Amino acid sequence: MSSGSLISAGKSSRYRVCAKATKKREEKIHAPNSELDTGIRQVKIVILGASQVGKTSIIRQFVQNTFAEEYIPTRATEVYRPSCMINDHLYHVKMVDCPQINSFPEDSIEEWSEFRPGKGVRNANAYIMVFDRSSEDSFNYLRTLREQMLDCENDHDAPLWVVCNKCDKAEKDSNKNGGLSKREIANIVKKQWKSPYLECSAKNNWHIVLLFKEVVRSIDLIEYGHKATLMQNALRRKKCVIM
Ligand SMILES: Nc1nc2c(ncn2[C@@H]2O[C@H](COP(=O)(O)OP(=O)(O)O)[C@@H](O)[C@H]2O)c(=O)[nH]1
Ligand SMILES: [Mg+2]
Repeated sequence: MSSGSLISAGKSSRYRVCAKATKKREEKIHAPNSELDTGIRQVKIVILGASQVGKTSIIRQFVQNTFAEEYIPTRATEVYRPSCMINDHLYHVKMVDCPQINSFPEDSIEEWSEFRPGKGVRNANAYIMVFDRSSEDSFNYLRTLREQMLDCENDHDAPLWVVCNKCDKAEKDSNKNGGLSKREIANIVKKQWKSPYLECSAKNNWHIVLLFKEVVRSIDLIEYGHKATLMQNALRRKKCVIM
């Protein structure tokens, strides 16, 4: 994790569903050239998962460095705004936390419908899908959600990170129903889904910073590719060359 650093963490703010928000959502997610030129990027990362898997806890641990044992349900979409420096590119992240959604919205009409959660979940630069290590159901929920996301044209290219949370819990708790083990789930994600996979604990602040840095790094790779990285390394290199 050498080339990324956390710059600042924004306070949470209630997301207002209004014409302005709709307009904002429709702003180009991929930065216009001017942003690329200045090295500042606005990106959207959406965190998804069944209720009580620890989505809000993961974000709050990262943004505010806090953890609450008490469960306070997320009633409506909330946005957090941390910033992050990766490969000398400054990222202003709009991090979207929402309650469990019944299905991934197919289009913007469904997404912004008054009667359902999940506002602002489409058109992200990356997704973090969280399941609870002790609940196979919470992983099965992700399976269904992923299928629905793959059917949505706009979200095809966004990296989809799968995160196993609550890894502070004892192993014996995790598979008491004889279902899939953590290892089997990891294999499904890595080998079948070909998605990046990470284990973490919001409670113990384990792999939380790593998670966000890696997610932003995966966005950075898409935006700038290897070329930019190679260029930077070339510029930074101070090695002597023996000829
Ligand atoms: N043991 C443990 N509990 C956690 C962890 N993350 C969240 N929780 C607890 O799980 C419950 C649900 O967390 P929350 O973040 O609100 O879940 P959300 O509904 O997915 O946003 C809360 O009581 C948290 O204290 C974790 O890493 N380990
Ligand atoms: Mg929540």
